[in-house]
Amino acid sequence: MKWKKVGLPIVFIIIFGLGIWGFRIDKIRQQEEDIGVSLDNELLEYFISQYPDNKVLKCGYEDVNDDGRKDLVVIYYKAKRSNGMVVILDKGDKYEITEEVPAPIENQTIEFKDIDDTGPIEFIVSGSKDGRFGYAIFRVEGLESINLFGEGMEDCC
Ligand SMILES: [Ca+2]
Ligand SMILES: [Ca+2]
Repeated sequence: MKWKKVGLPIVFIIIFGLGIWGFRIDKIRQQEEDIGVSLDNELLEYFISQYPDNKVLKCGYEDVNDDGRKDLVVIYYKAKRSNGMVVILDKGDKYEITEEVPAPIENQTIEFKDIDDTGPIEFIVSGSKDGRFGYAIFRVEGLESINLFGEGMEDCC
């Protein structure tokens, strides 16, 4: 008979616990959706270890230097109204980071597209600042992200 008395609170605790667990999973999923890559991505973990103070805003995961290994484009917060972008290159036995370029302040998107049907895939970064929109097409060459073509980037970065 004693069991019945404790049974109900235990059921409540389990339901409550499941609720919190579900909420946490939802939050992680939301975060992954927002930044565009799984939170346990090894390249993302490497970026966070190298830039522990910079919040990650948007990522794109693709092989940008045509060596068969996927790399990670990362847009991150630097300071108020100042964001940066680097690419973490997976070189197999080590990671290398490209030189930083300015990135849009708001509404960042990263899209991969092979615009010239040759060599590595290019990526298009867009975003805005105070309602002004800009975009640029980049290609990774060595340890640099080369801005091939764009419009309004200086207004949105
Ligand atoms: Ca690669
Ligand atoms: Ca290309």
